[in-house]
Amino acid sequence: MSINHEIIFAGRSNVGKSSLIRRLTGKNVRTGRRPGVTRKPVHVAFKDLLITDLPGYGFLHGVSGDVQESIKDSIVHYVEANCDRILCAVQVIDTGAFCEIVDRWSERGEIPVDIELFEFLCDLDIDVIIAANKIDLVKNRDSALDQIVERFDLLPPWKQWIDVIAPISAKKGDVSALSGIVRTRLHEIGRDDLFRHIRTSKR
Ligand SMILES: Nc1nc2c(ncn2[C@@H]2O[C@H](COP(=O)(O)OP(=O)(O)OP(=O)(O)O)[C@@H](O)[C@H]2O)c(=O)[nH]1
Ligand SMILES: [Mg+2]
Repeated sequence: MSINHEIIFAGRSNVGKSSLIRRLTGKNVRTGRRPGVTRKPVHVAFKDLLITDLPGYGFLHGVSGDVQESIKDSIVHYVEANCDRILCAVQVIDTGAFCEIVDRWSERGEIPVDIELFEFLCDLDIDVIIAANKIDLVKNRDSALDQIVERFDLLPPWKQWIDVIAPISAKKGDVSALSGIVRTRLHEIGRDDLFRHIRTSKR
C-alpha cells in the first residue's frame, strides 16, 4: 500500500522518542539508556500511515561535531523531502531538562536546536505537537510546563495550549494527552479507522 500520511517523531537524543512510539503503537522499536540509539529513520506502518522515529540530535559524548551536524542535516533533509505527506510532527522534549538546555544556548547567543527545529517545522506549515515527556520525573509540573511554552513563544499558562503541548510519560504509560491530540488530527482527515493503532492507555 502506498503511504499517504506520516507522523514524525523528532527531538534531542535520549528524550524518549522511541519509547514513546513503542508505547503508542505497541511496536517494538529499539530504545536504550544511552543517547544515540536511533541513528537512521525507523518506520512503523499501519495501512497508508507511516510513523517515523527520527534520530535524536544534540548528544555530545563520544560523538564528533561532524556526526552531529550530519544527523541534523539528515533530519532537515528527511522532513523537506516528505513534507507533503506529514500530517503532524511530534517534537519530544525532556520536560525536566528542557529549559536549562535552551537557556544555556540562548545565553551563549545561539539559537537552541529545539527552538530551531520547532521554527523550521512551523515554517514548512507542519503541525507541531510538543510531547513533554518524562513528566514522571518533574515535581512542579504546571510551573515547568508554563516555562516551556514560554520558550516556544507561546503565552502561558500552558493549559491554553492543550492541543499543542501534551505532558506525558512514555515510561509509566501515561500518554493519553498525546494520543488524544494525534487522534484528533486523524479524525480531521477522516481517518478514525487508524485510531486503534494509536493507543491511549497503558498495556
Ligand atoms: N523516567 C522516564 N524515563 C523515560 C521516559 N521515556 C523514556 N525514558 C527513558 O529514556 C531513555 C531513552 O529512551 P529512548 O526512547 O531510547 O530515547 P530516544 O529519544 O529514542 O533516544 P535516541 O534514539 O538516542 O535519539 C531510556 O532509558 C528510557 O527508558 C519517561 O517518560 N520517563
Ligand atoms: Mg531512539
